[in-house]
Amino acid sequence: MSKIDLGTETDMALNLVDLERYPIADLDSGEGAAFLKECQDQMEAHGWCNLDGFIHAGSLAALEDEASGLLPDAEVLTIKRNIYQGAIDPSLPPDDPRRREYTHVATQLADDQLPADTLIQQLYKSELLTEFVRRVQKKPVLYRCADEFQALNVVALYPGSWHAWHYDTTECTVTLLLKAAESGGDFAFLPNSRTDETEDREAVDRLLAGDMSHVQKFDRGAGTFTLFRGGYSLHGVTEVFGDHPRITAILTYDEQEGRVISDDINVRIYGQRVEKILADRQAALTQAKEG
Ligand SMILES: O=C(O)CCC(=O)C(=O)O
Ligand SMILES: [Fe+2]
Repeated sequence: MSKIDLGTETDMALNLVDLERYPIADLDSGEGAAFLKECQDQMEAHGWCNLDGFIHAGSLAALEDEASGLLPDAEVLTIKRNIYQGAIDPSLPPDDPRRREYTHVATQLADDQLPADTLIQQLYKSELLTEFVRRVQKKPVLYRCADEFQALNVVALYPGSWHAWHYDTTECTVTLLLKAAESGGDFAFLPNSRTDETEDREAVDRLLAGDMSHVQKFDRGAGTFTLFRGGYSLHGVTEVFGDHPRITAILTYDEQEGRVISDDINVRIYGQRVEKILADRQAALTQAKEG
């Protein structure tokens, strides 16, 4: 772990975020209010808000070291899913690309594998950060996700891997890039490619056929904090090249307080480790009832 002074503030955002550039501590006056308005306008106009260098350089090394130290305990997950992560319109022809399952391999730490005293968990739990994320999206209320596995994840894509095209199951996704790929590993998306009623089929089909010419990509260095409408924008990460993994933290928020994800979805995503935790818990419950 890097020996740097991370300060003594109780809200970890105050220690980790570059507050001179991104004044999230006071969003109601002066520079902070102007900055918030810029973020809100960008979110509204484009469906994303990309904040390069959000974490200041000194703290980034500590976050990166922390993630690299924990990743050896992570599961290697082979994730198979269609782009909607669920039901497919049964009227689609059998060869339609939207019926296809796409597979990617990710080394992933679920929320329960990220101890409460880690910097990343403390950043996620920051009230200042949650409030900033809520206000950028102009939501009346926003909560950190209550699911014991999904709330905060750290995801490593090793060279040769990509993150398959998909829509997220929550409206807005927040990601923090902890370590960039040497090359490749671009976060790529079609902003607002669907609404609750329709989908831009032409754009979606073009991307699924491998044509990347219309996707939005950012030049994202480590420390970049990105909010985007992942539930409405088809997205993924292009193949990672080089000699080290690309590492991101995925921060999940929900407009509904206390909502958890169903056990079968969590088992589908997180595999055998979570299947065992849930089965053991069930067995203990049954035993307690019988005993
Ligand atoms: O790693 C990223 O930058 C995005 C990952 C993503 O889309 C997801 O976890 O849903
Ligand atoms: Fe996603």
